[in-house]
Amino acid sequence: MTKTLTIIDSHTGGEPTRLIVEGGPDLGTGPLAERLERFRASHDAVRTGTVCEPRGSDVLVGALLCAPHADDCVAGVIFFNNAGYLGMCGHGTIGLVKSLAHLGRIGPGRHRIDTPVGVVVADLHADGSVSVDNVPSWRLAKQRAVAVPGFGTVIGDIAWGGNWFFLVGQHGLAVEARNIGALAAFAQAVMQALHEQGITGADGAAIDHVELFGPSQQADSRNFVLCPGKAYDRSPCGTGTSAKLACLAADGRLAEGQVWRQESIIGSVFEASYRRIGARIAPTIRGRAWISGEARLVFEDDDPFAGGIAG
Ligand code: PYC
Repeated sequence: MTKTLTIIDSHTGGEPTRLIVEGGPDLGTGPLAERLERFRASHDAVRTGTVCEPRGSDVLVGALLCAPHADDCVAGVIFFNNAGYLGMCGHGTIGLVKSLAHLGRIGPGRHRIDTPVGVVVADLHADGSVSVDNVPSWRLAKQRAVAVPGFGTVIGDIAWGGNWFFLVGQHGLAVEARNIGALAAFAQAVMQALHEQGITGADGAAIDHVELFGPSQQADSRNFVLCPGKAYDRSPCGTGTSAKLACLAADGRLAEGQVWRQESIIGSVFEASYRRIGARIAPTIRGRAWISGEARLVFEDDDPFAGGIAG
């Protein structure tokens, strides 16, 4: 039987989010982390069919709107992309809030959102921007060396911002849009070397994002973020900016409450600050999303690529 999914597309500083609002898989009830595992085990073709070609592309982040499990949440969400599932997604949460407002389900104010890695709180401001109080973030390792074939020894910090990041300041590359090919090749080589050399986040978790930094004319820094599916983030990356704040805080380079402006490789900007919670920080990321489409995805029974083209 032909299946359809109702979706809303938005982009946050250029980075797209495709929200499934109707027709998604029934994942039952319970914590979002458990429902994510059911999604992965039994409905992965919905993920690949929604975000991979021919309906999507490697840059798309998908989001399944779910009933929340945690108390007082306005919605639950499970994020995914062409490579798998994301614990959290900052730009995607900003896109989700914009889409919920577009649907008339929420208005300006504070809203709790349930995710597989915990509850995040988002503020929809009167000017249309959205602040996200992200999950606690921290730096696991400072100045970790990795031998990268073809590039030599690369030094970076390992930090958690809702996903695991390897953050590199010294790389000798221009962090500019004209240089995206070289940045992507370098970041992919770093990612592969991390995996091959068993350099991980806490509890052996894979480091699946590489973040490179350079100077910016309009912000405190410009970044290039390579995502797990090998696409680069068009936005400054909410979880990557959170990981950056964790490093700045650990180095005493950014005070509590001070605003950090993070520019993306295409020139969009997030404003970020943090509060200390013991050895960790609670980051807040502010950015803006725009609705770019409303549609029904159609999956015909006899479509050989209904489940997407594996990358
Ligand atoms: O904004 O956190 C983020 C994000 C993760 C992957 C792509 N964007």
